[in-house]
Amino acid sequence: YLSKRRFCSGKENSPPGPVPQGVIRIYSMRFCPYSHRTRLVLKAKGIRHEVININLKNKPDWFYTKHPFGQIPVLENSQCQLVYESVIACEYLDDTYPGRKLFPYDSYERARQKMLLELFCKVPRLTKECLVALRCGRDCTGLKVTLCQEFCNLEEILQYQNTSFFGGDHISMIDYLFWPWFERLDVYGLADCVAHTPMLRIWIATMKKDPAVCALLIDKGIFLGFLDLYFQNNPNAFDFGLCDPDSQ
Ligand SMILES: N[C@@H](CCC(=O)N[C@@H](CS)C(=O)NCC(=O)O)C(=O)O
Repeated sequence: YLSKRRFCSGKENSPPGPVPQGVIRIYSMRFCPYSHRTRLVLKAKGIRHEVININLKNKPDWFYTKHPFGQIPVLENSQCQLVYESVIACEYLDDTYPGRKLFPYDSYERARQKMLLELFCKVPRLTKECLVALRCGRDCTGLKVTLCQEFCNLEEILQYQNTSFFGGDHISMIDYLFWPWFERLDVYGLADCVAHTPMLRIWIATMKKDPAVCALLIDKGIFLGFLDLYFQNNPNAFDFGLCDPDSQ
């Protein structure tokens, strides 16, 4: 089933209709860091879009026609073209829509952002493993040490560059691609992992002032409520915090 959220008209089990002209659709989930990346780009570029949230513990069959493994995020445009994989989806939006370019025009700078992304690649898995270990009451000291080491590597990059953001003095694509995992550190119980990385902490504070980041900040209480239900395997987890879901 769909998660009860915006633009879910009609029967929940039937596939949604075509995407209207002038709008792009994102299949998403409110608490998913990969979808968060793509929603940040939609917001930062001011792209008109509609959101269909998927209940990942009870996916509708039709969703497999949008992504072969039923993963989110997926973008769909009014020509029925589908784009999945968060980084590819973000780059697609940046290339397709006018407005502020988030990836640099300069090919070396763009390559550099993609190299940074490769350096970041262990962070999503490590944060998820730490979260699962903590929630299941297992010792996660070793995992946290490894995660802290990854953050030290990012700290060194900021120190070496001596810039406020990972791509330079202005926010750009690489910052948005990293951000969802940093926003989650506190709710995942991992805020102390940046205790020894002061420049990374300043970057986090600066990111929190960006309008797109601000607009998508998730309420801590709602996020924790979701995590509680999620780890109880409760299929209603995905709707946690929606006061009047049918009206949204
Ligand atoms: N590499 C993918 C990862 C996306 C991903 O793992 N999404 C998760 C939600 S956070 C998902 O769809 N899980 C459902 C599943 O795998 O069945 C991307 O960057 O978009």
